[in-house]
Amino acid sequence: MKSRAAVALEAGKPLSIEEIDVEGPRAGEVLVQIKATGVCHTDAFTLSGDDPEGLFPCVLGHEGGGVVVDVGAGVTSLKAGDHVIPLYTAECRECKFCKSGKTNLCQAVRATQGKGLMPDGTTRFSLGGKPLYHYMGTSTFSEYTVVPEISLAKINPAAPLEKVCLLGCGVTTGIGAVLNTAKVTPGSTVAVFGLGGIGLAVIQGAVMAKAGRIIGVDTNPGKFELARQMGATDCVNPKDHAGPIQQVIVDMTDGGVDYSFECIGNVDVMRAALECCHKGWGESVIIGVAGAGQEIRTRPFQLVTGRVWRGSAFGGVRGRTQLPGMVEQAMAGTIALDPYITHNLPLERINEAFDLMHAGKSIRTVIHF
Ligand code: NAD
Ligand code: AHE
Ligand code: ZN
Repeated sequence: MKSRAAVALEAGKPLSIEEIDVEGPRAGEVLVQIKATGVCHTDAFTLSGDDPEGLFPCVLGHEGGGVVVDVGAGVTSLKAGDHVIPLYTAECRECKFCKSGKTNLCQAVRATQGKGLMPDGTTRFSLGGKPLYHYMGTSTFSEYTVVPEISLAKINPAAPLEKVCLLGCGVTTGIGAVLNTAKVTPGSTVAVFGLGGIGLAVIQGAVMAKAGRIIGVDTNPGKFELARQMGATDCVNPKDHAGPIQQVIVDMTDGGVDYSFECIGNVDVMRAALECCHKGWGESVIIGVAGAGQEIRTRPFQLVTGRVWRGSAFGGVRGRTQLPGMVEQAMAGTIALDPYITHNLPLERINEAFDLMHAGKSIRTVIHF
């Protein structure tokens, strides 16, 4: 079938609006009509060329909501008409990772996903007869996409797809990092580095966890008003201080925070986020994604003296099991989605979403098909 799509023809170039060809679903696969998708910084990261797994030409996008159009042989959990959120972290419930009970990082389709291909090693997308790569197993910047059955969360059909699409990445990642990865305890002091979509969702998670103090850190003071509205008790701009930001936070908090979250993808800030944690028990969670060749550094003494460094992918959430419940929470108002949606645009104007993000003017732009 034909599909309108925003295609990343090459790294560092704007997306190109094209009519692509999408093949029907093969065994274990599902054809989804995407109704709306958010644009996450990770899409911009891959488009920039910094992602070691970035492949071009491809169809980016991983924060979508849609409706099942057709299913391939052997698909039993979904049927045409079901409403779904594509998952870049699959959940097969059979692999060693799923069975461990220790991680959400299902590996059933991860290897082919990282190569921009479906699990059988082929692509369902082409443009002018030439193959296009998939992206993160989701490729939500196409009106029609093909996704493995195990990479789809079936959700309440009454949920507004143009809002709950944000649970496909940003909001789930931030809230989940707080509740599942760090397991923030009531009364804790939390520092959040980067107040974009992920950082705001960390703030929302910290409020849900009943944190006592939530310190937002960003170099763009334009992000502070919304951060405060969502629950930040303090906002700090590192540019307002001569010394290192970790020392500023240690001084503000009688020795450091209980938990910190890096929501930028900057390895120097990752170090600061660890080093602003309290001696003996402070835990820092890396959420931000850093480019090829980047590495983190700190004095080992920081860890010897009790600080803990962790990482979190998709907020530690098992998508098929837990995302439907988070959609219900959004519908009930216990998870807010509206504050994140600063802009809405049609697919044809998707490049403006990237411009707004790079200019620091948006939190999430939702693209409508
Ligand atoms: P965003 O662009 O909306 O927000 C980033 C924020 O960081 C901006 O407000 C920016 O002003 C701020 N910032 C930049 N440099 C800074 C600095 N040196 N000090 C303080 N603040 C600074 O991005 P986003 O969509 O919120 O994504 C944030 C990061 O999280 C990205 O790296 C993205 O790839 C990553 N991410 C990871 C996961 C995961 O599962 N681990 C999921 C989603 C996104
Ligand atoms: N491809 C990159 C890594 C990118 C990355 O870390 N992705 C996060 C999700 S970002 C969503 O906005 C993630 O879930 N990682 C776990 C995984 O299995 O990809 C690289 O460095 O190669
Ligand atoms: Zn994302």
